[in-house]
Amino acid sequence: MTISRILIANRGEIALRIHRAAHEMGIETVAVHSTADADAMHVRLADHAVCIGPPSATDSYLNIANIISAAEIAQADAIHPGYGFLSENAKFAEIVEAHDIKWIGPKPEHIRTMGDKVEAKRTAGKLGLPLVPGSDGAVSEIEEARKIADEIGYPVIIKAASGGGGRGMKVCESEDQLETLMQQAGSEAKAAFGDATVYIEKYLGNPRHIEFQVFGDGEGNAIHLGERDCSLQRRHQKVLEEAPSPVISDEDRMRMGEVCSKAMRDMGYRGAGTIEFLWENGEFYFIEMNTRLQVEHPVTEAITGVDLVREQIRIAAGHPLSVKQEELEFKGHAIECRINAEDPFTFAPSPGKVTYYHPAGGMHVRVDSGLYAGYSIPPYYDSMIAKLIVYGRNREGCMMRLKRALEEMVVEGVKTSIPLHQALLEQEDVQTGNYSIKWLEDWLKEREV
Ligand code: MV4
Repeated sequence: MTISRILIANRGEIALRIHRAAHEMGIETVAVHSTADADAMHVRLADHAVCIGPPSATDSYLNIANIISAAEIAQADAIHPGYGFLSENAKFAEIVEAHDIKWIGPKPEHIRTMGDKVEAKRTAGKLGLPLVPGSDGAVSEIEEARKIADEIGYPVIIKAASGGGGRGMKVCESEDQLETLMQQAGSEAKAAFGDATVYIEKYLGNPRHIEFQVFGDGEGNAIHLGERDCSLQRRHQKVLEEAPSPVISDEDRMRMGEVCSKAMRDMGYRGAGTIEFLWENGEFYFIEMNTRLQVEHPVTEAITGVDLVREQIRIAAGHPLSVKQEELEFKGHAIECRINAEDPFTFAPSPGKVTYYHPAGGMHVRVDSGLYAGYSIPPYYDSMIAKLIVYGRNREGCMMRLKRALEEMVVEGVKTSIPLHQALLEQEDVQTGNYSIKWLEDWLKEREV
């Protein structure tokens, strides 16, 4: 059951993050990379590297045959998928396991269930998670849609079963728009995901995005590691995340956390998961579950002291969870700023050569990044080039330290979101934690005029 060599099926900062956890456990790493990433830090650090294709992700980081071949050639005994790319591809997980390679991730059946948002909601409901009022499953007929919308009241939101991440959603304010929007949602879902299935929910006007980190051993044991508040986002891209949420009481954390971990115990969940809720007027409403490690996992690591990637690897190797719920303490406050190579206010991508780089440092400051001076940020992938994670004894101290860390951080040659984060920290609503999922887009709109 031991793992001695992990193939990392990803790139960028998360590939580095996985490499670091592996090496701290005495495990070798195999990097895979596209031709555009030959000079990337994840390739330099890994013990072995295999080129898996041309720049296009479809032909490289999403190329299952090439990744499996690379694992066999390099004799990797496990694959960690990171986030994005193939991380929530149940078929890939099955293929990995069929090749006798350990899949560092949830059981394929659970990845599949949670990938279908209608199935996910049904499963979550059965497991006792609180749901947004809405249709019990898919809705195909307009009469049925009318009946449900009448029952729950307008506005309602029409969502694609194969969607997620905000794609293929329509808000409907009144009955006279319902038929048109149902048709639109269905045909857009068909075009985008090859599946026209939609479902209906009560539309929450001004919620926060609160997500619970969970972990299971696949044998009926599971824990929660508290919540993260990811409400500050633009076009479904998170900008800044924090833990704990400024609005969740210790009592609610323990109560909802227990509901989440019980659900994971009952389903026999394995590995890392994130249960996403909308939170409005003190109530939690389940929306989705992500069956992967998330970008923002370091804020949870900061306040719990648990290395989540190490935990993932241990579980894949058949070890029990390294920490019991009673042993877990949520201590202090952590904030993560996502730093992208883009214009800080227009968000236009800004790939190119980094001429100078100086990361922030000092007490309780963590920078997860593969950046170095002379590196050329390729234009083919996600624009996130670094994560700055800062910890403090309390939220105020954390924000003071974050301001200091942002002042220290220098990236020259490309535009970055550092000035956006600095401007955000000056805002009273951000300072007091008074924001919802709408706040950032509203603020950006106001800045324009
Ligand atoms: C909602 C909603 C309001 N009411 N569902 C967007 C992403 C997907 N995970 C679910 N999303 C939403 N579902 C109901 N019933 C508003 C959103 C939403 C959102 C949610 C979380 C974070 C940012 C968001 C931005 C816009 C809309």
